[in-house]
Amino acid sequence: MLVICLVIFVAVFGVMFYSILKHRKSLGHKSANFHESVSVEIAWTVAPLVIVIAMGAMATRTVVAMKDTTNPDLTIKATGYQWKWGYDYLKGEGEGIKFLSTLDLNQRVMSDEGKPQGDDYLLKVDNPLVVPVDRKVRIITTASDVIHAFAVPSLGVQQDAIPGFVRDTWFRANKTGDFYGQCAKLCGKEHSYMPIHVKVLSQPDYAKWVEGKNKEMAALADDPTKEWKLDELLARGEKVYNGNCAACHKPDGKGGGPVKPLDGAAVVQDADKTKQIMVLLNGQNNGLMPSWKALSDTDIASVITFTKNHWSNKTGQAVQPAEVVAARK
Ligand SMILES: [Cu+2]
Repeated sequence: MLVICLVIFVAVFGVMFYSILKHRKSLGHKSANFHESVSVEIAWTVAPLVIVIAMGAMATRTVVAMKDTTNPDLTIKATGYQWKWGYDYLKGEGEGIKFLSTLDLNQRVMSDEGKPQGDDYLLKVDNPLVVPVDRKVRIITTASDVIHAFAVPSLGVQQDAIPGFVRDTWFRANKTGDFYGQCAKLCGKEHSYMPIHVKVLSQPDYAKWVEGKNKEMAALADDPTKEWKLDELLARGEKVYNGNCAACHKPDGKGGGPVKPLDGAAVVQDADKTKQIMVLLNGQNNGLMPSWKALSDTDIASVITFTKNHWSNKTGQAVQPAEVVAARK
């Protein structure tokens, strides 16, 4: 395309400058006196038309190929949440693997303090999206709360992730390494705290990762009917809180701005545990407190138990995963 444009550019400006220089008044050139030339008018209409149609045909083929998501080797669903990404390996090697990918907590601290550090500042996540090299990876995008956008410029992909809609895009990484992107939505500053880290591995490394991840997932799978002891729930709940809740509600549970405090909150201290379970499952405050139903029953039960027994909250209540299961219905 550039070559075609360059040839046209040189030809048109060449003729123009030649005409101006060689036919100027100071050389004694007399202006010609004619108008209307049917053949010239047909020529300068038909020639550009042919060029535009030829360029359009070439461009169409490329655009269709860019949008062609058929026959992928691996299909992954990327779900945008406030404010993280969820990845589900739907088809291909690694099928069944799913996890959430959240900004590393230290990055937010650096951002709040205004002290950026490291090459992966605000790009470091706990669980990167891992894919094999030289394989066609189809990414299906959707969202659970607001519109997000899955964008990784170095892999040439950007696709909106819209609640209730399913869109897709694809890429094929031709070298191993780390590739970074960010949620490309601007409506709300928190979108910039949900980066995308794509880790491209060689085939054997990817197979090893899949094996390890499957084992890890099997080990993490909790029996939702298990009765947990209070201190077990508290230990687990603290981790869940720091990974998911502390960003907004703060480590001291005081919240801030529109974010409600948990320390001393009526809902947290309420004897009716269902109230807080419902807030976590459904969200509140018009989505400002998002729904956390993507977390496991055990994670929700333990984090609620943690908030009910931390800071000045001393309810002594324990929420069991079975209670969350019941509330989901
Ligand atoms: Cu977003």
